[in-house]
Amino acid sequence: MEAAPEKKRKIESDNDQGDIAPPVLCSFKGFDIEKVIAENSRNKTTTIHAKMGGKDAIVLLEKTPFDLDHVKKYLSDDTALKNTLKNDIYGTYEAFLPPTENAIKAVVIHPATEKHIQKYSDQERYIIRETPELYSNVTLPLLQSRQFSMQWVYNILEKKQEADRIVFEDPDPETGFILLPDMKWDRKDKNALYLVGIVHKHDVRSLRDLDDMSLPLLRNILIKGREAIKEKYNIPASRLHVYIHYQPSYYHFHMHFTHIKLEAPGFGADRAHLLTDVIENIEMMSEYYKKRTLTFVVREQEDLYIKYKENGYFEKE
Ligand code: M7G
Repeated sequence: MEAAPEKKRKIESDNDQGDIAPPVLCSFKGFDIEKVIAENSRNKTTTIHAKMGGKDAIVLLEKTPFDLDHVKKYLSDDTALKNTLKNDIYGTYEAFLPPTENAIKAVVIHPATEKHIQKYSDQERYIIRETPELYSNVTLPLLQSRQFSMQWVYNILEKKQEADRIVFEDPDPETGFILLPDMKWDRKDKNALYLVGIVHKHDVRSLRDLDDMSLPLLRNILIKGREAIKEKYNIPASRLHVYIHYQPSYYHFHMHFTHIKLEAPGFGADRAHLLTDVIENIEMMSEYYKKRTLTFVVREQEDLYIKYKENGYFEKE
């Protein structure tokens, strides 16, 4: 396995803030909307490109599920009703819940880079079948020259941020990892559970770097991650998806743990690799992920799409 030395971190960073964390917000004061860059009425989400303090920001807004413990508050005289239809026994209303019950989820990325704006914009998607040669000649050189900053990952591993959210840690430098709630999960609805397991090792970029030397790490994450989730959330292994994205957005090795009921973005056959299958494939053939052609999806504004296009990949079709 190739080492990813400490000093490479700075070169790879596209976050000009370095270690300085922007302040926590208490309102959207000062945000000017540039454009709505994505919208999904089924998931009830909208993504806005805004400017704040002269810098780009991404704001993801998501309507949250009903909290079944709060139904009493919904059906109380604190909820105002505006009638929109009445016919015999049938009535429809707009219901205005008390403000405390009305929270929606907001994720803010500020300052956002051009790459973040691309990542969160609606755009056309294309399939790439990446042979080992394409990986070495096209994908890898791009990853080595430009990728998302991983400052947030290092902040978690060094306990500078999100330390109070850690669900489980195995500190072993070779096989250890930190398990904590993913930024996408509001930590309320257990049926939408989404945790991420981030390894302490710094030299595994993605699925492509795995071989039989990685088995102790992979088995450890699977066993201890499941145990920790069973203990804290009482969700058994039979109700959990544990998987790896290929391609990931962040090339510091990590695992996704999601509740089986959650329709998680990125769980499709063109991106998710179940950890149990990954372990078994490597047990059968150490170099499995180094020798295989891997399929993934790229979006038209992504660097990977542009690079593959420049290399004539789509002309062969
Ligand atoms: P990925 O497969 O590299 O990329 O997964 P994706 O974002 O395209 O799925 C990275 C995972 O880390 C995602 O599920 C993100 O939601 C999550 N994540 C990203 N950031 C920046 C943070 C963060 O700051 N904190 C936490 N807890 N999770 C994050």
